[in-house]
Amino acid sequence: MAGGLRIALGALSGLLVGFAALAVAELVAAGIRPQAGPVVAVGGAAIDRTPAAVKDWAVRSFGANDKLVLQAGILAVLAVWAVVLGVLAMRHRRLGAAGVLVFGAVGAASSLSRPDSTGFTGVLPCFVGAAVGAALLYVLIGRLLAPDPASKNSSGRPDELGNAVWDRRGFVIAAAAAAGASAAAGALGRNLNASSGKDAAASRAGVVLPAPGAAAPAVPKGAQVRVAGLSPFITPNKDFYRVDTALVVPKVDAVTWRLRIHGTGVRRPLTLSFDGLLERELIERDITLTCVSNEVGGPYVGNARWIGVRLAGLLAECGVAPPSRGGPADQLVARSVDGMTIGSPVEDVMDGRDAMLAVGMNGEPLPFDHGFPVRMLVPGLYGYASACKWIKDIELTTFDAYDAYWVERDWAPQAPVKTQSRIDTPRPFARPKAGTVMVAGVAWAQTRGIDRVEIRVDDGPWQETTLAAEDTRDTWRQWSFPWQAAKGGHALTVRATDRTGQVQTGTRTRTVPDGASGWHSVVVTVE
Ligand SMILES: Nc1nc2c(c(=O)[nH]1)N[C@H]1C(S)=C(S)[C@@H](COP(=O)(O)O)O[C@H]1N2
Ligand SMILES: [Mo]
Repeated sequence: MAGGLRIALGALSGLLVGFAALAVAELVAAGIRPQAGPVVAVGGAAIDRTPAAVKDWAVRSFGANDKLVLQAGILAVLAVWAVVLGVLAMRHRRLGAAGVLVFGAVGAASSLSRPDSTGFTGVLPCFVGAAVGAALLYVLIGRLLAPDPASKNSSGRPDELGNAVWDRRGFVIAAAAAAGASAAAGALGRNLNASSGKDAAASRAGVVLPAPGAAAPAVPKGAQVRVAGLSPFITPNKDFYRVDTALVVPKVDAVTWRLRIHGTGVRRPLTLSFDGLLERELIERDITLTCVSNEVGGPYVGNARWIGVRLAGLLAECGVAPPSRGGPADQLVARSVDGMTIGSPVEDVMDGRDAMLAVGMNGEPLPFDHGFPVRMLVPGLYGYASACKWIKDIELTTFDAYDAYWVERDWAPQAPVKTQSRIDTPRPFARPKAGTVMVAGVAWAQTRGIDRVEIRVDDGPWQETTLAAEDTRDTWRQWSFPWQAAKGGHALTVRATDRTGQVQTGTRTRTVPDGASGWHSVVVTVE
C-alpha cells in the first residue's frame, strides 16, 4: 500500500475507533448515570482543576458558552489522539490498541477524581468503551494489513507496483459495520439520557407550590423605570444567569429527594422530604443573586421572587446556635447531588436575614437549571458562598475544619457582596444623537440597600441620578439620568453609595478571590 494511502486509512480507522469507543462509553453511561460519560467526566475533571484565573478567563471569553467550548475542545483532542493511534497502529498494531486503552484509563481516572464519583460504576463506561475501541482498531488494522483473499496474489506478496495487496472488501465491511453500530449506540444513548430525567420532570410537573404564609409585598410601582435597554426589575427565569460546574444538569426526582441536616452542634439531626418542606411555613422574598465571577459591568446578577423555608428556623429546630450565642459551628456546608460544596457563615444565616431553602422562583417550581427541587439562598453573599443548587445535605462545621469546593480553588472562604452599580444603557460604543440621552442601570448592595447613585461624564463632577423606588434592601435598585449629551466621544462612569454610607470604591480589583470592585464605565460617541 502506498505511504499516503496507508496514513489516510490508518487515520480513518483511528477516527472510527474514537467514535465507536465514545458511543459505546456514552451508551453504557446512559444506562448507569449520564455524568459517567467520558466527555462529561474529563470535562468535569478539567473544570475541577482549572485555576481561578483560567476559569475567569474562560467565563470572560466564552460567557455562557464556556462549557460548550470545553466539550468541543475535549472532542478535538480525542480526534487528534485517535488519528495518531490509527496511524501508529499501521506499524505497531498492538501498541495502537494499547493506546486506546490508555485513553480509557484517562477517562476512568477523571471520573474517579470527581467529587460526585461513584467508584466502579463511574469508571465502567470508559473501560467498556476503550475495550471495544481497542478491539475494533485491532480488527480494522488487521484488514488493512491482511492479504486480499480474492486476489490472485493471495500470499500477501507485493504486487507489480511493490504494494502489498490488502483486504479492501473486508476493511470496508468492518468499517461500515463499526460506523453503523456506533451511530446506533450513540442514538440509543441519547434516547436513554433523555428518558433518565423523566421521573424528575414528572415530579416537577406535579409540584403545586402552596401559598406562602408570609407573602412578599407587591413590588412598588416605581421600582421599575421605563427606559429602553434597562434590565427588567424582575429577571425572567429564562433570562436569569446560570453559573455552575455541571456539564449535565442534575435531574432530581422531588419524590425521592431528601435533605439531611447534621454535624457539629446539631442536637437533633433532621431529614426532610420535599413534601415535608412544603408543609412548613413558606416565605416569599425578592432577592438579587450575584456571582463572584461577575466583572465590573458584567451580566452575572439577577433578581427574582423566591419562595422557600427560612433556614434559621430549621437550624434552630435542630438545636443549632450561631457562634454569637455560643454555638460551636461557624460554617454551614451545603452539599449538592453533583458533589458541589458551598460554605456559608452560620452567623449570617441566623442573623435575621431571609436565608432560605428555596423551592419556587418567579411563581414556578425552581427550573432544573436553577436547582430543582431545592436550593439555598442567603441575601448578601455571593452565589459560590451561599446559593447551593440541587442541595441534598447540610453539615454544620467550622471554617478551620473544612474548605468548600471554591475555597480549595483560591476563592475566599467568606465573601459578602460588594456594593456595585452598572450602566445598562447606552451600550458601550453606542452612537446616540446629541440632546437628551437617558442613561440608566442597576445598583446593588444586598442586606445594606442602595441610597445613592451618581454619574460622571468624562472628568466632570459626580451628578446625582434619580433612584427608582426601593423594593427591599436585598434587591437591586434601578436608577436613571437624563444626560444633555454634546457631540463627540464621552465616557460615562457610575458609582453607588450603600445605606451604611460607604461609597463604592473606584479601586479596580479582579474577581478572584472575593469579587471585582471598581467603577463601571461606558464609552459612547454622540452624533
Ligand atoms: N450545585 C451547585 N450549586 C451552585 C453552583 C454550582 O456550580 N453547583 N454554583 C454557584 C454559583 S458560583 C452561583 S453564582 C450560583 C448561580 O445560581 P444560578 O445559576 O441559579 O444563577 O449558584 C451557586 N450554586
Ligand atoms: Mo458564582
